[in-house]
Amino acid sequence: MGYAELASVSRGFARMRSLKQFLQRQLHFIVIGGFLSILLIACQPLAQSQAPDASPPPETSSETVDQTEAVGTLELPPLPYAFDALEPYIDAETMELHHDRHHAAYVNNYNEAITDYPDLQSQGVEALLRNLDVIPEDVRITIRNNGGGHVNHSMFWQIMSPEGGGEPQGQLAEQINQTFGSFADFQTAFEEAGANQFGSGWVWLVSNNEGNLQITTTLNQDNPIMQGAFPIMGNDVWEHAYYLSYRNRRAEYLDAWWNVVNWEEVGRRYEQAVQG
Ligand code: MN3
Repeated sequence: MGYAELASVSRGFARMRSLKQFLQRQLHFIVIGGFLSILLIACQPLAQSQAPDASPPPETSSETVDQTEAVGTLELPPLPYAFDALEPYIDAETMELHHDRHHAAYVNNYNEAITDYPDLQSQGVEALLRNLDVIPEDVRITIRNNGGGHVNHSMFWQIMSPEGGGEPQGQLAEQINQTFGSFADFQTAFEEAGANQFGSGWVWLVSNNEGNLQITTTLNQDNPIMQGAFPIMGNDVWEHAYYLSYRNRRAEYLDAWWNVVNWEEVGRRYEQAVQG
């Protein structure tokens, strides 16, 4: 074999070596690429199955009319009339502060308190108020005060109206007469109970455990549902409800309040109580 032939064979071997290296690199890409593809496919069902748990869909349906029955986080319901609509009996500034600050704060505080408790979120605010014992102790008072505040005020805006005043009608009027003697006697008793409520709270007309009408009061933001009664109507006797216009004259506010009571809505609530 001559020198020229040897050199040719040597170049041939060199080409084969570089081809082998090339194929090895390609093989690496194919193996790593294949492995990544399998990993991606394997993880996909896992990711899909985990997604609903990570962010549960809101359980409130758009058909839920009664805001207070909604589960999950609360929303501040819009005031159904203008801030100044109840003047001169309730001034615009009081209404704005009462709705946009006080009620909004109850909603925000409640939502913050239930953030870490999906179990509580799934039960809804009224269910929790009816059964305070199921609430972990560290958030029980917060949920009681702010959940109660939300339920109470959501009712409060609805049972007042610029076209309010006058007297109840129908079955409710009959029951009030039967229970309290007359509408005027009922008003007197309701105002007295409200005036005598020491400190912050509410005065209520409820359908009690026996299904009878009764005037009651609650402290702070407690709601009659906590005692198994149905709140037909209630007046807020916290100072924030009247202090700007009436100062310390709560009795004057209680007397003026009848001018804005929406008896149509109160009557609807009474029917709800009767139907259970
Ligand atoms: Mn209030």
